[in-house]
Amino acid sequence: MNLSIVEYPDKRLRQISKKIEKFDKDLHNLLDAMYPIMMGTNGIGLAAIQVAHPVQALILNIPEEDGEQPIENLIEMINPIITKKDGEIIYQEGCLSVPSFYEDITRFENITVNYQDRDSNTKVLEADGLLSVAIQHEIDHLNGILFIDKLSYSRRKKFEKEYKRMQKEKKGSK
Ligand code: QAP
Ligand code: CO
Repeated sequence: MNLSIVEYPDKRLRQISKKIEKFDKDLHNLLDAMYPIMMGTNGIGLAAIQVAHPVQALILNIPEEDGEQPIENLIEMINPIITKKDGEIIYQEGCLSVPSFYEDITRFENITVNYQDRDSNTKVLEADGLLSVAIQHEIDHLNGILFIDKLSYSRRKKFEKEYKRMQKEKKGSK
């Protein structure tokens, strides 16, 4: 499968991802193709909609202390639902679909998430810290929400200006 990252302001990022009903080879091929895209772009999380597949699938690989991301730590989540949320955490987020922009975002510190794995087995995961932040960020993608939507009005305006300027520079250097 030949995938590429959809970048803001592409409207496709605003689609609502569909619940997955078939845990078939197509789903496995999609998940298998998402992994090298995420790793090759220095990502820690990627939702299927970011590679133009609006289905409720996401992958995560949170780095260890030493920065390594062994494949054993890969988490694949299908049809995730947050069932508990508590506390507050502020983390500087980025997004593969909003390249080169990072900003502090407030999220829930502790969450419980129910989801299915690629073989439709039901899973429950309690998360805190960076894993919790990453899960919330990726589940937002399934609902067409980007982290930049959470900025204050003035910060968002500043972002739009900077981002447009950056995109012009990108075009000019092609
Ligand atoms: C979402 O984000 C996330 O701008 C995953 O030039 C972010 O993997 C979860 C990336 C923060 C938790 C905390 C961004 C790579 C990667 C860029 C990413 C870039 C290259 C973002
Ligand atoms: Co993102």
